[in-house]
Order: sequence, then structure tokens, then C-alpha cells
Amino acid sequence: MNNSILVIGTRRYSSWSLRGWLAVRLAGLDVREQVIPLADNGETPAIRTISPNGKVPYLEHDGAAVWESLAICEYCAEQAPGLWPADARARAYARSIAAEMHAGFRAVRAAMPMNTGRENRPLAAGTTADIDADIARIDAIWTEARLDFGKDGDFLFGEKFGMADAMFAPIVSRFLSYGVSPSPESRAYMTAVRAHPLMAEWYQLAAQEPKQWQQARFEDIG
Ligand SMILES: N[C@@H](CCC(=O)N[C@@H](CS)C(=O)NCC(=O)O)C(=O)O
Repeated sequence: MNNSILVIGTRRYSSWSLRGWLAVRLAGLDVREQVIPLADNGETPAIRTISPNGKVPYLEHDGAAVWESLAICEYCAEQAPGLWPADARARAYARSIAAEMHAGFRAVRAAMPMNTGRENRPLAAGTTADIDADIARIDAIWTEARLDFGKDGDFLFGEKFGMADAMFAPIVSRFLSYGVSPSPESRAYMTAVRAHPLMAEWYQLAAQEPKQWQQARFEDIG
């Protein structure tokens, strides 16, 4: 029997879960999915009993336990080579921006939580200097990657939606939700990511989640 499992949180909000889920699906791992609705205090008891760091995503695959979205990306890329760019210079850039995403952009993450049900509605209070700095840096990363490495396709490193794209996909979702409009190059990238079949599937599954899973702290942001 296959005991492999990917544990994720409420799809509508759980940006880190989206990264782990994309990695697992891109690698084609045969895992069962368990969705745990996130508690509204950020400390979901059911997650704490399963995952060593008390957070999702959490993966168990063929006897290996993996947590932290970036570690899940690395694990999945080992299972299915080709999800990081083949060229060493491109791969170094891809890993650097994926790590930068994992560690940073706190202002955007705090002010603009992922909410797949929110469409193109800017923050009522506008942005702050910190948010603008994060947006500018993300825009620079996307533009540089696309122009330097991605010219032969729609994604950061070309034709293939890979691990760096998986790490930035929830930022694309946020920018679309909060009406953030970066450079034309980045806007085209956002359109491509949103149209990817795995993103379409995630949004569709998120839309089917029970209404009781919705939380005021995410829905009532003006
Ligand atoms: N650094 C972690 C962050 C994971 C994280 O913060 N996940 C949130 C959901 S998006 C979580 O599990 N929070 C605990 C909770 O809501 O109970 C990663 O990269 O996986």
C-alpha cells in the first residue's frame, strides 16, 4: 500500500501549501493529499500533530519525511530531474531567487495574504514604502529572469514551469488579487502562471472549499 502523503492547508489562503503542492505535482509523485483547514489563530492543532515544524506543506514519500516548502521543492526535483534549469548559471540564479522568496518579501506577505477568491482589488489604504520595495524587487527578479533565461517560453526559465515558478506562484496570485501591476514583462509572466493548468486546478479546488473555512482576517482586508 502506498503511504505517501502531502498535507496542505486551506487552498484559498495557504500560499506555502501551494508551493509544495506544485512541486509534488510537477514531479508527478504518487501521493495522497490531505487538506487541513487552517485555524484562525495560525496554530492549527491537527497540523501540529503531523508536521515536525507545526506547519504545512508536509510531505511523506517512500519513507522520507520532508517539510519546509523549499526542501520539498528540492526533494521533488531530485525525484524528477529537469525542474531546475539544466544550465549551471541559470540554475544558480533559479536557486538564489527561490531561496530569496523563501526567506523574504515579508511586507508583501503580511499586507497581501493569498486569497484566491479576491480579484483585482487594491488595498484600500494603499501601499507602504516597504511593500513597494518588495514589489520592485520581485518585478526586477521576474524581468531579469525572463530576459536573461526565459526568452524561449512564458516562464522564468523558458518553456517549462519549474521550481522557481512554483516558489513565486503565490506572489503572482497576490499581485492579481490586490491589483499590483508591475512591468509589462512581469504582467505577461503573471498571465502565463495564472493560466497554467496546475494553477487553474488549484483555484478550482479552492473555490470548492466549504464557506466555513473562510476567515475574516483574510476576507476583511480593505
Ligand atoms: N517556512 C515554511 C512556512 C510554512 C507556513 O507558514 N505554513 C502556514 C500555512 S500557509 C502554516 O502551516 N501555519 C500554521 C497554521 O496555520 O496552523 C515553509 O516554507 O513551508
